[in-house]
Amino acid sequence: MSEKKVCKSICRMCGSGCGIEVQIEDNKLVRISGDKDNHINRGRICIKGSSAVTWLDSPERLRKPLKRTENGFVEIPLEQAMDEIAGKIKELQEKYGKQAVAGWKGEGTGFDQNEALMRRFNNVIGSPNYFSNNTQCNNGRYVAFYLNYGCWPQADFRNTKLALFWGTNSPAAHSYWTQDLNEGREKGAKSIVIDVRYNEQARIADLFVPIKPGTDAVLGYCVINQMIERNLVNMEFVEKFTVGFDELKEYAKQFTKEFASRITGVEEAVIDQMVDMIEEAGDQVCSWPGTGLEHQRNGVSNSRITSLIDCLVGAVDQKGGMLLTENHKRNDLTLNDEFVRELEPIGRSKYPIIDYFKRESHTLMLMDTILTGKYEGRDYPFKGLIMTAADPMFTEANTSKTKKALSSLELFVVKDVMMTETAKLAHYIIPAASNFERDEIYFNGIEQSCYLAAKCIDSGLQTEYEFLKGLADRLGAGEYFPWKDEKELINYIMEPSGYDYDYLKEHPSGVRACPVRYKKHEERLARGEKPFPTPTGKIELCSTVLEKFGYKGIPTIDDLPDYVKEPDPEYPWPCSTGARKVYYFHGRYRNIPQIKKAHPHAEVEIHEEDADSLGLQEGDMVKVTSKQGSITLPVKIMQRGTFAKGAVQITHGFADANANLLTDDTDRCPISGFPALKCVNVRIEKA
Ligand SMILES: Nc1nc2c(c(=O)[nH]1)N[C@H]1C(S)=C(S)[C@@H](COP(=O)(O)OP(=O)(O)OC[C@H]3O[C@@H](n4cnc5c(=O)[nH]c(N)nc54)[C@H](O)[C@@H]3O)O[C@H]1N2
Ligand SMILES: Nc1nc2c(c(=O)[nH]1)N[C@H]1C(S)=C(S)[C@@H](COP(=O)(O)OP(=O)(O)OC[C@H]3O[C@@H](n4cnc5c(=O)[nH]c(N)nc54)[C@H](O)[C@@H]3O)O[C@H]1N2
Ligand code: SF4
Ligand SMILES: [Mo]
Repeated sequence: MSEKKVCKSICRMCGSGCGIEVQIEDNKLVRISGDKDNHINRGRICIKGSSAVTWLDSPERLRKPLKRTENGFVEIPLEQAMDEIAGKIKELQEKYGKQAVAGWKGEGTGFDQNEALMRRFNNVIGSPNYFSNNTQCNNGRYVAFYLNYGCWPQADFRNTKLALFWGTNSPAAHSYWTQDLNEGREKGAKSIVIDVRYNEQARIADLFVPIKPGTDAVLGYCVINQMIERNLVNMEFVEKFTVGFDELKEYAKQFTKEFASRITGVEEAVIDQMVDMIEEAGDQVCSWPGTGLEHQRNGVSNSRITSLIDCLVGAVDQKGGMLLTENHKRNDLTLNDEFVRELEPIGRSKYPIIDYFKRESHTLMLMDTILTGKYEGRDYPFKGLIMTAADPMFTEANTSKTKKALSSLELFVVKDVMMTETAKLAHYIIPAASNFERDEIYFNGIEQSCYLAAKCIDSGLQTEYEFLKGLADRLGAGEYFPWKDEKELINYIMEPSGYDYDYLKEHPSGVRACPVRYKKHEERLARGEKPFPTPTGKIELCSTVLEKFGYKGIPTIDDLPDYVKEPDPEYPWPCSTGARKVYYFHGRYRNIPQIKKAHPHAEVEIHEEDADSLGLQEGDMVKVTSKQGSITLPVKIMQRGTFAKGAVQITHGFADANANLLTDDTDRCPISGFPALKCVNVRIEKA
């Protein structure tokens, strides 16, 4: 008799955290369907979620630890691999200093407990660094929001009157937002999509604004200028709860409709339409800046400017606006307060704002440090990298440099569930328990809820916690990893919330911290407290934190893309990379046959008139070349009205045409250090 059961959990095939029901037979995953009781996805799941069983059963699945030898990879026992890795860490730190080794956590295990664990590990081994995918993800917006509000707000799509989606495509990237927006639309919500492509988000929008890559800040400032001219600013809110309005107003003046239209390619009448819609929505407006804004030279300014539109109408912590949500209290695992960094972290001197808000090192600068042995001109040997849940060979800007740097390490350990291009460069590969094979907590901001992404089967594979605890034990730092397993760990994290592992397990569709409360800043003001958690206690249109570090306080547009200023005749086209497809997650899932069939290879998207001018037809092979490298791939013609003229787009993560062979790791936002992945100078030739 086979043993059958159903385990309710959270899908971790992407970051959306949909509730799932996992059918299990004899300790094997059989089928995955949506959990109707989970409010995030309300029973729906996408093709990635339903394909998890096939993915985890694929030939690339790692099950045995591997060690690189002269004759290629050989299997070795886990305990031996862990002993050897710990021995090498010790040796490298003794020889080169504590800064010579650090851990890197990628997108594969999310941001909650596994990020905190890796930070903790780095602290206890004496490294001043913590590396993650956030050098290219989220930190740009995080910093923008923290500069403005002092916290990370959530867009109330369910109750809004107007949602502005700037360079973000929720149907592909954050499916539950689409459901929230649809709920809002039933109550009359409208939406505007500002994007280089007529994406899935645009298909459900009331207004699509096609924009040239890298020019959003100009459009944003023009909208703000129009709002000021047309007296649409909620002056009562602005005077009571913000600082810096006069400076912002003065700076915005230069962004006339004529100027903005010329730079962005957006018609003046369309700008008027945008402002009309903002006027109609009153103070129920919410704007979401996505990676289209963040992966730019003006990344932080882009995201700040768009979110300031919400601040100027007073849509902050207000039903249908940008909510300052409350979630469960928890214990901090990082030990950041206990361990003072005496050594210099990589990136802090150049991007102090990231260090100030996130205490995070810079992965792109790490590659240069590995290759040169220097950081900011001073000796800085970096020799050992412990990487889990990341695949930088597909995701890091400038793949050629990344490969060179990772290949020159004395110790490179990769922990992953799959054999990846990155793992192929490692000295040791440690198979990871997938999220179905280990326990993890997951928080959702807008739901103000906590969930247990529960272990459903026992594979015997090593979890993230066991990996770091195993190394810490061997390095004499075991006292900092005292918990027996993930269950004990989760009990520790959740202690202040009053909920424990067992309670979360019994409530698989989520435990809400508290009901949503609006206008908390007004209550705080009435109590004589700071209304917002910024240094001035107000929303900082002009940031005192930026000024403290020598930047301008208001968001400024310091540098426009090259093709706008003065096109390089050798590389005249701006290429935006990495627009999400619902099927794939960065480099993942290309080994799932049903997914590969749906969208088999990379394409370069181009406006039909531009294709005509280059003599290109659908499917023609072209060579796309940047200063960093070139790739060859087929053309996808985009009809008039569905794409910005004068630009191209390539999604990343494909082995046959890896977009990051083109991207430039040195062309960065001066505040966040983000590479301009969404605006790379390229040339296009028929192959
Ligand atoms: N299926 C799937 N979902 C994912 C991911 C995935 O790989 N696959 N990745 C996850 C991660 S880590 C993240 S950070 C999020 C990202 O989430 P989003 O930021 O929503 O990512 P995209 O869906 O790629 O949307 C970016 C949009 O920006 C547009 N764009 C490009 N350049 C510009 C520009 O200069 N200006 C404007 N206005 N728009 C521009 C692109 O055309 C695209 O529509 O998605 C997450 N969700
Ligand atoms: N050109 C271009 N490049 C980009 C982007 C872009 O838009 N354009 N987007 C950037 C962004 S926003 C991000 S977030 C980064 C993401 O970059 P990465 O951090 O490299 O993320 P993934 O490619 O998702 O790699 C995650 C890895 O984790 C593994 N994994 C999955 N589950 C587990 C687990 O439970 N344990 C372990 N140990 N491993 C697991 C997967 O197999 C996969 O190999 O890419 C960035 N790169
Ligand atoms: S959107 Fe798809 S992959 Fe992401 S959590 Fe939901 S079901 Fe899983
Ligand atoms: Mo990301």
